[in-house]
Amino acid sequence: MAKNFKNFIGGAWVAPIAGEYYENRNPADWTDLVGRFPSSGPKDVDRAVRSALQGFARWRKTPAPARGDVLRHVGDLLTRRKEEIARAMTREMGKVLAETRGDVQEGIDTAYYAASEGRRLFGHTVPSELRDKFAMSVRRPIGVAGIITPFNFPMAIPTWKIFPALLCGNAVIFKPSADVPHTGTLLVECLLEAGLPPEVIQLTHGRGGAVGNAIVGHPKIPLISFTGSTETGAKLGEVCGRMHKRLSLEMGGKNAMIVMGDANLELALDGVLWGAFGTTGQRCTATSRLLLHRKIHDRFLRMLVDRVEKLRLGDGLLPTTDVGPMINKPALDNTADYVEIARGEGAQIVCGGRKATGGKLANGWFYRPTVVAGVKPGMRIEQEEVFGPVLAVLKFGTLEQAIRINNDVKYGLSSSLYTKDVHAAFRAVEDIDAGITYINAPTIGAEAHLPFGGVKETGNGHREGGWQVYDFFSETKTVYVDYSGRLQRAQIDTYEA
Ligand code: UN1
Repeated sequence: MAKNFKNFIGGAWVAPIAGEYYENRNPADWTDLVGRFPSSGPKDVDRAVRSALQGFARWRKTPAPARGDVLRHVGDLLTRRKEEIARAMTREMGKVLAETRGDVQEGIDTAYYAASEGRRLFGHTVPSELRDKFAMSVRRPIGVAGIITPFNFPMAIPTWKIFPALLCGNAVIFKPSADVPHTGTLLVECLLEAGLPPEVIQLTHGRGGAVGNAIVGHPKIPLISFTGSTETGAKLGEVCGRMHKRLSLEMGGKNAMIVMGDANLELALDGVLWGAFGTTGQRCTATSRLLLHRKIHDRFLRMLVDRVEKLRLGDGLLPTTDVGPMINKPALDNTADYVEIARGEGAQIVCGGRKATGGKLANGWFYRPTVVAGVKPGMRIEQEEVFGPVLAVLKFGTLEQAIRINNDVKYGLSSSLYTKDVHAAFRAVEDIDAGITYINAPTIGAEAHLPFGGVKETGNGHREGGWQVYDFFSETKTVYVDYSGRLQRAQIDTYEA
């Protein structure tokens, strides 16, 4: 009998108020039931908020270095449980073990960064324009943060948000994607074991439409951090705008890798295979367009197809697997639909292009790694995010043309240029509209201690990772201390002798 998992609300593991559960199954083998998880609703969220407010009252007074110590301990626990968590993650969302281990490692890196930030969390001290007056700024916690995260990085993305939120002194209500509730549960276990006061973290499982909306619309949750689709982000934006909430959005991408005529082709080949088919293409940073200089286009395409055809699909827990399943049936069908759209637009499917069934793949959501050639700027397969193992290949003549194609989409997350020419490299850094540009590396592979985020419809101006995310999760208070003993008027008494 599969287990009924629980929410963590009010300092205890509890059943959802309505008593409803949903099934979470292994996408590589849907006969494998991971467990039943709560289908929570607004009442569960309301209870969570009441408890989180108590947690916040206490946690905000805990010195930041002490908050950091808790997060350091979380990093130690994640390190100790890395293999167990990676296996649980592969089982519930499919990507290969090397990747789920990396996903936990990203959480560990984020924990240690947050721990050290507890001894910085810098404000500024600046000279006042008046005599005998001190001027500075300090950081303050904000309140209860609503954290809503996707399935593709079930550990890394929650930690990018939860750890800085906690370090800044906020309480957290966490809703992991309904496809990865087990990993979310393991993360909360680590937070509690590390000594986080229980009311400071609340875990509410369930569907976005029910529990996610309840979090976003709750009047006592002043800040929301969301990673997911651009469509959902727009809906959140409307609600948060109306309610004057602080909102950080991390959304879609249509990332291109540009390969110049002088590039090291073997290096670019390894890069595009990893960028396009890692996580089965289900990354917002995935390489979903490959722009090839006409000089090397035909040769590189042949090299690429040869390697893609050798990629082995399967259960991510097996060492023989290169590419795991997709997350669920709607994702698989969406990918299949996009390949049909590309066919209809006149592009050529040069490998893959169909679901993989039969044998060991019979009970999973598998799609063959797919390369679509002859793609032209403006085609839907060139413009729209697929979020699957599909790579669109285009030909270009000059760097300027390639950058124009790169920029002519509504998204702007990651980008990549392969070249040996330093002039071309810096031109790309300057002219590509994206939050991230890699030179001689693929579009994926962000590191936890640098800012992460995108321009245009990928985001709304905030960054995760590194030092910048701490600005999102804290409020700045400006402090003036006048010790002159008289009224000094700013802008008026400024330059008196
Ligand atoms: C995402 O796809 O949502 O840089 C995040 C990368 C990963 C994070 C991806 N470290 O690809």
